[in-house]
Amino acid sequence: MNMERTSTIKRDDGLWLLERMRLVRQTSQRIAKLYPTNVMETPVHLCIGQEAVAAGVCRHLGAVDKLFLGHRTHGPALCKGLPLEKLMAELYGRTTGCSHAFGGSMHLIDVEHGLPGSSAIVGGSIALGTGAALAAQMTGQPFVGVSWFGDAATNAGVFYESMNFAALRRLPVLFVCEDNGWSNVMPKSAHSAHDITSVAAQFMPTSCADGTDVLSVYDLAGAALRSIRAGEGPRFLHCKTKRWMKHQGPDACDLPDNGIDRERDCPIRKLEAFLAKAGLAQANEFSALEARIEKQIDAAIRFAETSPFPSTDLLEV
Ligand SMILES: Cc1ncc(C[n+]2csc(CCOP(=O)(O)OP(=O)(O)O)c2C)c(N)n1
Repeated sequence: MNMERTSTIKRDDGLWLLERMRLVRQTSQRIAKLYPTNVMETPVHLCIGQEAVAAGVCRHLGAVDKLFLGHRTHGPALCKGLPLEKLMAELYGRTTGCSHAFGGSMHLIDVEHGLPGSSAIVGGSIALGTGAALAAQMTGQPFVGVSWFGDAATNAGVFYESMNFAALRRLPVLFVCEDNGWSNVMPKSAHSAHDITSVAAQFMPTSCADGTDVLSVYDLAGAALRSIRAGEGPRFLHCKTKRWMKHQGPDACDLPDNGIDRERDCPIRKLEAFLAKAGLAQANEFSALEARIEKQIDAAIRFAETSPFPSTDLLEV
């Protein structure tokens, strides 16, 4: 565990990052627990272990910024501001869900919080963030587009086309590669012949964060977004992280080469250790936060369970 981390982060920011990562972690754990009971009407791609990427980037985004996600949506959507009860109701297939039960886990929409849509097509988010950035530039509106994708998406042609276009037009877009090293059961060495950061660096400035360390992601995402907002064109943020779960569903990853040490690699433990050592927070605050979030999750589940299923009249236009 990296307890020697230095950072000038303020208490407010540190606690926000911790609260969001805990919200994502505990929500994911609850989903994993409930999923086998068949209450959820959707596949789920959980991001336990990957919470630092979502929290570290989203701390620098406002509601006006437009974030486009792929299939592993829950973490970044919650960190961007999607209300928990709307996520839970969507997973339960209820009309009060963020996509009115028509989307499910992979198609979350919350326009108010800058989540215009997510795509289950690998690479599908990349051109969308780029297009939003083009719209911002053409209309003079002060928002950034964010394209969020996994390492496997960098094999798709749209990755190159989007980076090329964004660089040519100096678009206000941040490309975030949440690199967990796997495409379903395929390791990166079996699906990619290229080095991701080197390829992106041919088009724009890049930075590479430790995606298991939220302070690393927070620092580098902040720097990238400051330069995008200053009109300096697109930036690429590569976050190397670890997937603790199977590609899809509620079970832990059992791939032989996926060496996870849940003590060493846990972004929440790392941040708690840092905050305590820096005197920014104390252990009793951590347990109180954990308990508060459990209650929030209980309330969100009650909301989902008591919400109506869609009826066929909703299909009529
Ligand atoms: C164009 C396309 N090809 C294949 C799939 C099937 N598929 C769904 S997720 C996935 C793996 C994606 O890996 P990555 O982009 O690295 O994201 P991760 O699941 O690791 O978060 C694949 C191959 C798909 N959805 N779309």
